[in-house]
Amino acid sequence: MKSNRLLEIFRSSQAAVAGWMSLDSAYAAELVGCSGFDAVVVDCQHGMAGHAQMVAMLQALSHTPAVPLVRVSQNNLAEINRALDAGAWGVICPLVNTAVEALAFGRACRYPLDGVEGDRSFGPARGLLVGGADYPQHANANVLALAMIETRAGLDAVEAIAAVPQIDGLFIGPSDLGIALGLGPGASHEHPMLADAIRRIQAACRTVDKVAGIWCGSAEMARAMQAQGLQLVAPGHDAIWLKAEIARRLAVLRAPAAAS
Ligand code: 3PY
Ligand code: MG
Repeated sequence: MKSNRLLEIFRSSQAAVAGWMSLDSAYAAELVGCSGFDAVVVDCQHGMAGHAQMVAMLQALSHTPAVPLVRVSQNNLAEINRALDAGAWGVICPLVNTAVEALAFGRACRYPLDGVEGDRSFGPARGLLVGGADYPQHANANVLALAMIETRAGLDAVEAIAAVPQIDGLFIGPSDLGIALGLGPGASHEHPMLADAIRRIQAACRTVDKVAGIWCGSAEMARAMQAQGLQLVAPGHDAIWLKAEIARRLAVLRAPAAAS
C-alpha cells in the first residue's frame, strides 16, 4: 500500500501543515493540494461539500502531493466508512466528548483484522485505486484517526480519549473550545483559559505518544502553535484566504490616490 506521508512526517518528529477546504470545488481542492501543504482536509462539517463533492475533491487531491483527509460532519460509522472508502487517508471527527465516543470513532476507522478491534465495513472502493491492491491489509496502520477536542466534556475526558488505542491523535477546535470555556466566539488562543486547555490536550497526547493538531484562524497563530510543539496545524481555510486576498486587492484599488 502507498504509505501515508503524513504518518511518515509524524514518525520522523516533523511538523505538518494542512490546507482546509470549505468550498465544495474539486478544482479548488486540486489547487490547494498543489500549493505546498502536507495534507488537505475536505471539511464536511462546516464546509459546503456533500458526499458527491467530497468524492470529486478526493479524486482531485489524488494527483497532488497533499495527503487527503476528511472532517466528517459527525461521529457516524456510515459517514466515516464512506469517507475512507472514497479515498480519505485520515478522518477528523468533530465533537468527541468521551472515551466511549472516541472508541466508536476509532473502531469506525479500523477493519476487524489481525486482532484489531474495529467496525469498518469492507468495501474500500477508491482505497484500492489510490492505495494499491494490498490496501485492505495495511489500511488499519495507515489511515489516520484524529478525534477533535472542542467541548467542555471532551476536555474533561481528554486523557482517556487520547488513550483509546484506535485513535492516532487529537485535533483541537479552538473556536468551539473557546465558546465551551465561556470565552465567546473568536477567543484568542493566548487567553489563559484557552492556552491552558491547549496545553492540557497537548500533554495528554504526549503522554501516550500521539499526534496533537489544531485548527488556527491565522498563519501567526499556526506558527505559534508549531513553536509550542503541535505537530499538525491548519492555518485557516480557503474561504478565509479568498476573502483576505480580495479585501487586500480592493483596498489597494480603492485607496485614495497619493497627492502629486
Ligand atoms: C473549531 O475551532 O471549533 C473548529 O472546529 C475548527 O474548524
Ligand atoms: Mg469546531
